Amino acid sequence: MKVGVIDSGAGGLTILNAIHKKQPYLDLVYLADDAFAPYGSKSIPQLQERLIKIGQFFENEKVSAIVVACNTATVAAIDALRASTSLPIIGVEPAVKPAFRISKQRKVAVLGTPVTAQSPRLNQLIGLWKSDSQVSIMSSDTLAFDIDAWPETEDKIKQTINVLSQDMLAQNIDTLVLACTHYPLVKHLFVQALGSECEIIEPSEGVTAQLIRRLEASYPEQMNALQNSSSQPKGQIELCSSLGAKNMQRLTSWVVA
Ligand code: DGN
Repeated sequence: MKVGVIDSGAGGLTILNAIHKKQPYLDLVYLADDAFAPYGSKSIPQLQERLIKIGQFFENEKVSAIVVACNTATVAAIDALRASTSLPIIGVEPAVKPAFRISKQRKVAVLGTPVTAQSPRLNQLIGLWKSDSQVSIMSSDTLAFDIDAWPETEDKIKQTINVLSQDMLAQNIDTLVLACTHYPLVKHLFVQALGSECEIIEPSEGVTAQLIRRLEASYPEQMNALQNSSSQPKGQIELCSSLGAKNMQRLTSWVVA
């Protein structure tokens, strides 16, 4: 069974790695939409049109489900994508609920792209869990793009993370929600800047669990056969970039499998 995973660049590989670790028999096709990055600076109609095209790409790839491994594309365009295809679509949302649960000082920061930070969906999510925590919504319009250009941009990435972290420390934040799938790729830099006291939450395991639930509900017999076979070979991982082959080497360097 094949699953499509999409992000604007390398960030969604954090989700792909988690899916492969948990369900290694699944075939995965990953599309890094580098030609249209960064998603964080695009308008909502542009992102909706783009995601519908990507849905068609994955239908041609004969996938059984699509994971939108990008917070920005999820808040901006997941409904448009769902309306354009009958495939199961799984999105990624900022993990504010677990953050509220674990924050001891009741001080939580949510860090994403400007589109995610300004989205009504994020405010709805924060309101939904009705916590007494103080939530600081923060954004960077450059960090995801710079992570895609790593390693040349390493100094700039460190500088951005240090500035954001100083702001968080000044606010006594003790729990940080990484609301952009690129950011877990540099989680170690956040740990360095914030110290190990600050909890850092990322969504890859939650998205994986949601994908498995949707696959089991939509394809019960196939999933049962895959999960219960002792001789199931490992799935294939195929990496594609909308910019073509020149970006393959960089993508490959982030894949853990
Ligand atoms: N990984 C994307 C996200 O989770 O929002 C980054 C979007 C972008 O291109 N900046």
